[in-house]
Amino acid sequence: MSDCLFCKIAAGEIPANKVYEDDDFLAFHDIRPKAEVHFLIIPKAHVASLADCGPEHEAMLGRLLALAPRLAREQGIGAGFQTRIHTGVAGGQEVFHLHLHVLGNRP
Ligand code: DGP
Repeated sequence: MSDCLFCKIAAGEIPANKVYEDDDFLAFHDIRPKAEVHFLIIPKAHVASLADCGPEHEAMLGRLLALAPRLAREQGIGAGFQTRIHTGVAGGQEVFHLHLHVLGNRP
């Protein structure tokens, strides 16, 4: 989507401090970190929120979730971390491109 911030980050049009990238996913540090390590994992394909996911998104959601512990380990917080998905305005979502927050403090 042309007016989506995270689509622009995924396309390289807006810079981000990248943690991980493959053909389908990108992970980058949150601009307003709530922990020593705080990054976001996004699918490159635009999906507005978890509430917009259906059966066709199940494989993507599984891969998204499975990336969290792998990248958490690589960032030094594999021993313990939090994951969050804000969904909808009432759920605290500010950026309407699906993203998984991964937060933790290094031991
Ligand atoms: P939420 O939609 O509430 O799950 O939070 C969106 C998060 O995205 C928030 O923690 C701040 C982060 N964020 C917003 N704009 C940017 C940006 O331009 N770059 C980066 N790296 N993070 C951003």
